[in-house]
Amino acid sequence: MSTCSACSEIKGSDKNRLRIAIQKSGRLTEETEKLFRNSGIKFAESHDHLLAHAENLPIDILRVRDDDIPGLVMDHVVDWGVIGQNVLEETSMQREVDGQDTGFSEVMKLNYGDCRLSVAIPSEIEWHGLKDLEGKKIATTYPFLLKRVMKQHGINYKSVLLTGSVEVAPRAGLADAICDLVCTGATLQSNGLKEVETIYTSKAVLIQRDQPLFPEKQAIADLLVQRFKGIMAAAESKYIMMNAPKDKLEQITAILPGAENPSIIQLEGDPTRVALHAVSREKVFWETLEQLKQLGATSILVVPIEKMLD
Ligand code: PRT
Ligand code: ZN
Repeated sequence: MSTCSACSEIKGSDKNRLRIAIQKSGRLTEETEKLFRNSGIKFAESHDHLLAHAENLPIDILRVRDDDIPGLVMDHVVDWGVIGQNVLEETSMQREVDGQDTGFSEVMKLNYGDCRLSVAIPSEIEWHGLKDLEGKKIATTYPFLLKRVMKQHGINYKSVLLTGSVEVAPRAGLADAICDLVCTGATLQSNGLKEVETIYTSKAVLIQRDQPLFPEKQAIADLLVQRFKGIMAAAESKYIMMNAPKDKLEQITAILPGAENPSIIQLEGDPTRVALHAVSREKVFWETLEQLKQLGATSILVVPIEKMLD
């Protein structure tokens, strides 16, 4: 990987401020900025500047191309980076070959950026397994991840490196197959390709450089990790409220998904009914609400939770 232009600007900045590299503009940007903002980090909206200083916490945000993020962490230019596991793994293998440092530690997995790296071939071609790729040309942006899997299966192939528009390679006669990121599969389909083998699954992760942080930075890092966890737990949880017949309480609590110790409050003027409040740690489906209704529950409300601190 080439030396990043960000390095010279950030070197020498405050040793007490936690430095975090995030994608400047791309598929991880919106969710990452949302997570930071929901965690109480206030920073400038403008994407023009490489470096944004948080206004209310000792944090500096470095906005760069995602491909530069693993290197910035591994070269100790930043303390933290938010990156897709696919780019992290590919860059690690590339750096190892180049004799560069590859050390980092994973702070936590994040709940966005999910995708998979898959092999796809023209829809009309039959597929029997990876051995069909013997002697074939495969276009990809991830030559190291592809090579690792092909080596495991003992398959010889020719790698065609493309950094964009990989999905047009077979139609353009550049390759027989592709190995590219897939989310919904719509891009493959609209290019007459079918996904035949997933070789890697990925999500966004928060990583840290492999050196202890200064105590001031560690304190802010600990605070942020706690807040990030709270936001992620809240995103998966719902607050459920309903009025319910007292004699069906056992059945009702049994079908509430992932709910712990509901609060039961006696309703005024009706000794047979109670109000039930519970936090569900899982998704609440319509089917569950319909079952609750059948058991006599009324005024059923499912509301999102913004923050959660256990
Ligand atoms: O400019 P920069 O280098 O920072 O960005 P980039 O263009 O290299 O990356 P970007 O923004 O496209 O993706 C950043 C990261 O998001 C990836 O490295 C993955 O970790 C993650 N991610 C999640 C995805 C997708 N989903 C995804 N769908 N990255 C790419 N795609 C592509 C996919 O390859 C396909 O071409 O999006 C297209 C649409 O996907 P379908 O299957 O939904 O049609
Ligand atoms: Zn990139």
